[in-house]
Amino acid sequence: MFEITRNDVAIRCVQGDITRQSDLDVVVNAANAELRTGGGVAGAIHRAAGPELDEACRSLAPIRPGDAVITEGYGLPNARIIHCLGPVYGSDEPANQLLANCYRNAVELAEQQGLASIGFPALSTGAFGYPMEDAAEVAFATLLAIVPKLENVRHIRFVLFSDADADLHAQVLKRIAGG
Ligand code: AR6
Repeated sequence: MFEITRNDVAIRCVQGDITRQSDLDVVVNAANAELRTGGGVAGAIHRAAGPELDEACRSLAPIRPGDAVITEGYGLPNARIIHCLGPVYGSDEPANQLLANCYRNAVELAEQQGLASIGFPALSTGAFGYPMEDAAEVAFATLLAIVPKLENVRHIRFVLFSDADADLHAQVLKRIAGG
């Protein structure tokens, strides 16, 4: 676990499963454009949330790279789920701006909804092929630019599936935050 605090907002990196973060108000799904189940995070979130999530997603799809939409959490331990479509690396361009839009739009949505805590997986770094370190740099640079404006969101947690990915995120956060 590694954590920094900026402008009263804690940014934390942990190893874990995004579907098991019961103390967070909202978790982010690494979605597909149709907001259907799939592999990776989307598969795990849809399995844990159940068929009501699939039903709720129908009227919200399709979404475009960089977009974020919100649903209830259903069978997840979180009140809400924010669904983001990350860029497919090497195909959706400019990938860094589209990935930054995901993080910005998700946190701004949480802020507008009055939510205090949000959990992210490493968007686009699985099936969509975004190199992990580059993606972490985009994620943290984007979030650090937003935190001074946040009044409701107080805790941003990165939930990485492996210890190696959690360590890498901690290193990048340390470097970008200058501490
Ligand atoms: N908790 C935390 N991280 C996870 C989990 C989990 N339960 N499962 C996987 N990861 P991906 P993408 C990590 O592929 O690249 C889907 O099929 C994983 O190791 O879920 O944005 C959708 O339907 C990786 O680092 O998301 C889309 O079509 C990261 O989460 C497409 O894949 C993201 O991997 C989205 O691709």
